[in-house]
Amino acid sequence: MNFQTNWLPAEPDLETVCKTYSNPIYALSQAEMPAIILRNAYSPEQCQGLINRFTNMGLMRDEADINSPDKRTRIDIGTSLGNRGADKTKFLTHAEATHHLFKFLFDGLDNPVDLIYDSLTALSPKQEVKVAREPDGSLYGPAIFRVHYETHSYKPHIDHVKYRENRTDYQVYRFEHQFAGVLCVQNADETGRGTQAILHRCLWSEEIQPHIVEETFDQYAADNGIQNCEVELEQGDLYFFNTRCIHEVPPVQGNRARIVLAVFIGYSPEDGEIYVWS
Ligand SMILES: O=C(O)CCC(=O)C(=O)O
Ligand SMILES: [Fe+2]
Repeated sequence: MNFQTNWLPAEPDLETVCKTYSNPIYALSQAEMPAIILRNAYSPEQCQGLINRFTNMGLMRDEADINSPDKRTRIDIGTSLGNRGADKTKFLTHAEATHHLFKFLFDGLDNPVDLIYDSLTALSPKQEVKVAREPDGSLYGPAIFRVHYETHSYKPHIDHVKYRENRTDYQVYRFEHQFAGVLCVQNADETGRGTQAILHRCLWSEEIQPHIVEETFDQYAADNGIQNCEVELEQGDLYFFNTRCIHEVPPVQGNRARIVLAVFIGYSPEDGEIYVWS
């Protein structure tokens, strides 16, 4: 990799990205670019339709309801392997309920989960994209909405079933590379720039780990001149990135929640399947 060149996202749409890269998902696995960004992949009106539905169904707290006894800074609609994977039976049962919920949750709206799977299929010329599953056919959660309220942040970290979570008892352990796909359903901070993710041009290694644990990565990055990319999203933009790159999301400010629809993705160049889960 040539560290003299700028490290810029591939964007703004599938047509352009697929013209520039013959195999975009492979290029992302090599961290050739920080992210693939598909602008306006889902319409802002549809995003608002989703938010109204979640609020009406009581699936998320209305951010205007400051007297609510519910003080959680993150609310999930879906099944998180990271949070529930320790008990596999319970995780898979929870995922089954999410599949039921998602069958009707988007009625009358464009299905945003299909959008992510279809986009990923277009970016992966050689592979079949499927919901992650175990040998008996039981499915992982297909995608997850995450509602982040004021103060919520993700400190510099990676996401990897092998390098971080050591999930040897799950099929997704077989994949060499992991990505995330994130659709911006609502930006925080109506009047400002929103709270945007930062991707560092630094793939995780054992050498980096102490800086993650001791929360000194930002100093390490500054000392070593590590480039980064702030992924400036608008409502309806969808981005994919390599979760082995150290990344972070600063604290949400203001009383508007940052809402995303997110997936994780397992990929190996020689594997005929790409598994998607949440
Ligand atoms: O919300 C995002 O843009 C990325 C979140 C993230 O890093 C994660 O879920 O692990
Ligand atoms: Fe992450």
